[in-house]
This record gives sequence, structure tokens and C-alpha cells, in this order.
Amino acid sequence: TDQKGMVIWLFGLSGSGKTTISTLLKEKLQREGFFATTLDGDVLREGINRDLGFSESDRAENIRRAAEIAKLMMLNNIITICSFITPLEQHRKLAAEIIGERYFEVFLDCPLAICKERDVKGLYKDADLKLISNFTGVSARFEPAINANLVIKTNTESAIESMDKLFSKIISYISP
Ligand code: GGZ
Repeated sequence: TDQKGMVIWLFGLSGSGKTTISTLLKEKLQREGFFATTLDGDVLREGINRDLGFSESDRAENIRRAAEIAKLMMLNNIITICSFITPLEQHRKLAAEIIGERYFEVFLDCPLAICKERDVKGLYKDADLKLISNFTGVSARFEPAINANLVIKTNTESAIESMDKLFSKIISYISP
């Protein structure tokens, strides 16, 4: 297909729906005939980023490497959907600077109380019990968006609705 690469950067708390929405969006794009891939914090941390922890500087290095990889894929005309907590504005700025003008930032806005209630992996419980330190929203900072291209409230709409909204926003960028 005649497509241009871009990077869609989803950020938000653990449990806000990043991985779910990125997978749905990738599948939708692929069904429509586009080349799309996902890049997930959890996955990178098992491989290329396994030397990194969760201090603010390790998170910055995690984001830097992820943004460089995403940029390489974008330059090969692939739509790259990234999902990282990316907790601080400085982390988002870093990704934006590395990727350049074809960076589209999406804040998955979900109240901490709801993420805690979902607690898919039991990590919030462990963080509350201090079994995990530096946990975002509990014992590490999270700054809400100020520059996001799109804000999605994942607690008031379904994952499919969120994905459809995002798809219609980005479609004009990828098929010029
Ligand atoms: C935040 C943590 C932590 C701490 C482990 N803080 O919901 P998950 O489990 O599957 O995804 C989270 C993932 C966060 O990695 P990122 O690379 O996205 O973070 S960042 O952008 O801030 O670099 C969570 C798990 O790792 N996890 N310990 N202390 N999340």
C-alpha cells in the first residue's frame, strides 16, 4: 500500500488500557491493508531493556531506546504503535524530539482508583504492600498530559470505541 510511517505513542498508568488498545488498533490497521506493529514497554523490558529498572532516569533511557527503535520502523513506512507509561512530561518530550513531526501522542486517561480496581497483574496490591518500589501512581510520580494530540477516557468507553476514535484520527496522516 501507499502509506507513510508514523509513531502513535500511547501513555498512561499501568492498567489504563495501553496494551489492549494498541493491539486492537494494530489489528484494525492490518485488516485495512496497512503495515502496522506494536512496541510495548513490558516486552522491551524482557529483552533489549532488561538492564533497566524504574527510577526516573532508567525510565528515560527506556523511552529513549524505544523512541529510537520506533523511529527506525517509521522511516521504513511502518505505523508503529508504542505503549509505555511514559510518566513524566520530560519523557514525552524526549520521545517527541527523537521521532519528530510524525509523532502522535495519546493520553489514556483513567483514574488511578479504577486502574487499582482492575489490577490485572496484582501489581498495585504489591505496590501498596511495598513489595514493589517506585510503582507509578503509588510510589512514583505520574504527570498528566499537557501536550497530547488526543486524550481518551478509557473508563467511560469500551476499548473498541477508543480504538475506533483513534483510528479515525490517524487515518488522514497515514494515507496522504
Ligand atoms: C510501573 C511497573 C513497575 C513499576 C513493573 N512502575 O501494567 P504492566 O506492568 O504490564 O506494565 C507496566 C510496565 C511498565 O513499563 P514501561 O516501560 O511502560 O514504564 S515506563 O514508561 O515508565 O518506563 C507494569 C510493569 O512494567 N511494572 N514494575 N515500579 N510499572
